[in-house]
Order: sequence, then C-alpha cells, then structure tokens
Amino acid sequence: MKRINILPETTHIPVVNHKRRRLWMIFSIIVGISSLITIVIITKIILRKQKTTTTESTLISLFTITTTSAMTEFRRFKRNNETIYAIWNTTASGNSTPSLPGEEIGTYYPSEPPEAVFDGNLNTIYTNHGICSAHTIELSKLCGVNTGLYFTMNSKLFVLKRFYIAVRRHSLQRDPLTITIEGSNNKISDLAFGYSWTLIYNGDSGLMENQWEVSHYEEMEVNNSSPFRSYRFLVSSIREKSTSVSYAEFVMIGQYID
Ligand SMILES: [Ca+2]
Repeated sequence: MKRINILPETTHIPVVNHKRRRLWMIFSIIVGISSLITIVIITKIILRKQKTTTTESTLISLFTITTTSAMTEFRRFKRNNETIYAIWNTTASGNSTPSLPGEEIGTYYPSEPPEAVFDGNLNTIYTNHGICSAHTIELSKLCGVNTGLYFTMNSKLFVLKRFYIAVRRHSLQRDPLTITIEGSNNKISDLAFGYSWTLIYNGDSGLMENQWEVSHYEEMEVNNSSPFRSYRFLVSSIREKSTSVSYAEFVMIGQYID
C-alpha cells in the first residue's frame, strides 16, 4: 500500500501561497500607485493644455474684436468745446477770411453762430451772409456762397467717411447745395492759409433731392482714408436766391484713430 505523505505538502503549500500573495500584493500596490501617478500627470497635462487653449482663444477673440472694432466702428464727431472759426470769401485751397458776428457783408447772425451746426439741435442754425448782408434787397444765389467754418478736434485724429447736412424747414431757399470739405494736420496758426488744406470732398451736399422732406437727410460718402485733426467746410452754392446760407447740423461720421 502506497502511503501518501500529506503533512509535508500541506505544510509546504501555505508557505508558498503566502509568499506569492505578499509578492502579488506588493506588485498590485506598485502598479496601483504607478497608475494613479500616471493618471494625475495625464490629467494635469490635459487641464494645462485646455487652460492654455482657452486663454489663447480668449485672447485671439479679444484681439479680433478689438481690431475689428477699431477698424470698422464708425462714430459721429461730437464737439467738445472746440473753437469753431467762421469764415467767408474763401474757396477750397484758398486762404481763409475770418467772419465776425453782425448783419453786414462778411458776417453771420450773432444768434446763429457756426457752433450751432455741432450741437445736435435742429432748431439752432448757422447763417452766414457772405458777400451779402441781412439788409440786402436784391436776393441772389451768390449770397452765403464761399462761407463756412473750420476747427481743430481736441482729442484724436478722425477719418471722415460720411456726412450729412440737416437744415431748418422754414428757410429752404438758403440750403447749401454743393460743398467742399478739406482736412489738415498742420498747426492751428497755419490753418488760415490755403496750403494747409487737403481737399477730400467736392460736390452734392446731400440736399439736392431733399427739398421738402424735413425728416430725411441723405448721408453722403466721402472717398477718404486719411486721418485729420482739422477740418474745413465751405458752401459753394445754395438752393434759391436769398440773403444768406443757413444749415442746422453738419454731421461728420468716421473713425477715430488712437
Ligand atoms: Ca444745430
């Protein structure tokens, strides 16, 4: 009869299992810790990449918006205490002749000064008699012609792209029909001289077709991309025989350049 020695085997096996289990546990712990570390590292990398991408895209968006805004935003010029010089007997590229308040030749009505065209109020107007006077008996289409104004903006350079002129209904015969607009970056003391000015518009005031509709003012395009700090506006013809030229608003639309 063959005897089976059970004891040595039964005592041996638990020893072997115990060692393997311990080794297996150590191995599992090492693998677990390694996996955890790997996951943490990968997660950090992903989060960092996402953060960078988000920041970059945010910056790009902001830059795009800012650039687009700066390049395309059209704004209306608003007077900020700029001195407005009234002029008469003046044509584009020529020297400016100062116009004073009064009722005689070369004057403007004291209650209707050039500042009125930049106050946003349709009831306030600028009336200049030019070669005529308030007491002129023989009305003429030359009265008020070659008059206007110039001024220098206090703040930024401005690229004039569009404009419109608003008039008061009760004096449509005095409407400016054709005008010129010039720009300059010369110093203020040189602005009285014609050489300071660059012609950027010469033509329709936008009022040719708008004779009786007071609520509509046609916006006119100006083919100009140059920034200027000073602008000169002159009337070169009026609608009907009159004693002067009158207009309520000269609205300048364009881009401010920082
Ligand atoms: Ca006004």
